[in-house]
Amino acid sequence: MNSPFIRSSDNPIITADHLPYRAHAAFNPGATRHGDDIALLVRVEGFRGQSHFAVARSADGEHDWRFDLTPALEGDVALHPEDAWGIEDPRIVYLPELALYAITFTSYSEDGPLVSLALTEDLVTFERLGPICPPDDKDAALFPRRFGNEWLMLHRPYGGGPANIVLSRSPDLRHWSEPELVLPARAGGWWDAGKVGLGPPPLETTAGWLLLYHGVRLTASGALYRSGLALLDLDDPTKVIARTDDWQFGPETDYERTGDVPNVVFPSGWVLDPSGERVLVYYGAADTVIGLATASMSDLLATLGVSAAA
Ligand code: M1P
Repeated sequence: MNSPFIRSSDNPIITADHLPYRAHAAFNPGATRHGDDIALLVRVEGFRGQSHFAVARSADGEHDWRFDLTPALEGDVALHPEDAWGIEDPRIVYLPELALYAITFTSYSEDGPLVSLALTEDLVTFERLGPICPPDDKDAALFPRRFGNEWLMLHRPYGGGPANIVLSRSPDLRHWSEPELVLPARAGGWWDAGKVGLGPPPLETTAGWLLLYHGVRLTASGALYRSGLALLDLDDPTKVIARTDDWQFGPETDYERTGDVPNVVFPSGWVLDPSGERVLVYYGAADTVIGLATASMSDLLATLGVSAAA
């Protein structure tokens, strides 16, 4: 398939063996620039089956990953009972107005997965703002700036029907409005029928907010997780300007086809290089390891039928 994404020849770039302590799996990372490094907030699954987050850093975002010696953020059941079965799938967005990173993640509560929010200046100390969406809800990320007086967030509630990407608004990052539909799952035989979820946080481009999202197809031998692209209006991100019909990135390699959950690619973080042209995409592969794929911004926008100068 003619995909705009090129896998690193070093994939998987991170496995559980890179951690400074014993762990089962390292996958589904948030990603950001931090100082001179690219930093990943990695979902680490321990041998109890529950997950926490650890920070890994690399100067070029591909090689020589250095893990902090202790976990960055763990479930805190005493203060946050919603973390009953761990925390999963962080997304990182830098908020210039607050000079803080916003981390949205799944708290695996006894009532189901829900969205939690934490703020951090340094990826070491985290201020938890608590749950911001009731269960079931996950795959959430903030937009990096306010729209008027409102913060906006994309997320993916699930109530038994189609699982769609929606938008909520907040005056204070703590109280969030009822969801507005943004990107619905398609129906029937589509690759993204029934369930979609936001991948990395929305990325601002001259043409609109770029989304990479996963779509799930249920088959007789399990789910297939693939990713497509969409573009939202810059001023009103409830409006979808473009969406790819074809998936653009799917499980192909051994480490994507084989693992704890086979046939899964789960992009969860991306970083734009300073030129604004090269995008580094970090993804979980088979819920076991982390892969890196790169793409050019002009190719991604061309795939959506728009040009970078639009
Ligand atoms: O196993 C694939 C993924 O399944 C879930 O994702 P979603 O609810 O968006 O379909 C999550 O458990 C995710 O962590 C996992 O990678």
